[in-house]
Amino acid sequence: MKSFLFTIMQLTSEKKRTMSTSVFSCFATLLVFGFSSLASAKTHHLHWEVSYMFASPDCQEKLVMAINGQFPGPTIHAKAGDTVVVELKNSLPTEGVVIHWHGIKQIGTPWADGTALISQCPIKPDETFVYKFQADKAGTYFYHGHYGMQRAAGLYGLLIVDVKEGEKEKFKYDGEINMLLSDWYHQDIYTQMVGLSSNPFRWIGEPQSLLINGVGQFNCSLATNQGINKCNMENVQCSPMVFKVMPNKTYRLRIISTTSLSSLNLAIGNHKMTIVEADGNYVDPFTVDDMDIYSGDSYSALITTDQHVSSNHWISVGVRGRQPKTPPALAIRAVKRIPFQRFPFRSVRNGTETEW
Ligand SMILES: [Cu+2]
Repeated sequence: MKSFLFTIMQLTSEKKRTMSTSVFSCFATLLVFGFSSLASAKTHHLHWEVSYMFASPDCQEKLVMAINGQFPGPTIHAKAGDTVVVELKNSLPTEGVVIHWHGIKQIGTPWADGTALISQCPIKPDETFVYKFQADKAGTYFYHGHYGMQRAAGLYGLLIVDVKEGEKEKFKYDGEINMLLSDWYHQDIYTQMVGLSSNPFRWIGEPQSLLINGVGQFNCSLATNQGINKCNMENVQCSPMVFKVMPNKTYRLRIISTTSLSSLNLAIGNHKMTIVEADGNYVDPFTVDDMDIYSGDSYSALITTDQHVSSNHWISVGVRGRQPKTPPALAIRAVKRIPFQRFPFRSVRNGTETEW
């Protein structure tokens, strides 16, 4: 702003007149532009209900925290400048709940930040709270429970903010693949929580599995005490995720980690990744063979499907920097029809948003 004023002061009076006319028309253009961008901004109204349900994300059945009966919770898609309204009903019988929108700045709406006992009281059982905030900046984000260890119980999902209507991304791609990564413990969150705050301290150990979009594979033969909860490796809920892609196209992978403990490493067989975004910020593109990702981080990576187009490729996610006791999470990047018998599990499931 200062340099703009300085430039005007250098002008002759004749030029000033021309300039003031053009400044006026520029201002008018800005106003019109401002109104038109306001007009294109949308409001997304969502009705969510948080409850417990039984699920077998990695073949071992346990209680998970779900939104509208889904784990992970529904993906929010918005454009920069849109308003998101989430009417959140707490249907957990005996505990409060909040949801934090990780990466959203909440300018002017601090009460919607969803941090329990800081920006709001937990929403009581059977009560509803309305979160209303602006998706202020394009980027790859997520949301998660922010009370006790509810995030570790599975209360999370994706929040994808695209560029404003009429604007273009700085890089080109043909499709998107979203990968929400998490670590998964079979012990319930209350046993973990009491152990971690006990004296003597009771360490939670390594996660039993890693999940990609809420799906992982635990080897049920290792299950020591199944109790009433079943472990079934043929359960369709834990069959490997398949991302179908077309040959010779560029895809934007949006990779998000919501782990409790694990730092992760991700690699795709025979493919390099070009990192273009980190935590909602564009970065100077750089190319890697594999990438580390820490809890709460998000990245966008471009991959081009130009390698061995007649075969499928594994996407592998492993724990970094700790004893490798947790088996990697695997997904398949498929470029052709996949015969079921080629996989260690009887059936396969498709990536939810990536049918290309
Ligand atoms: Cu967060």
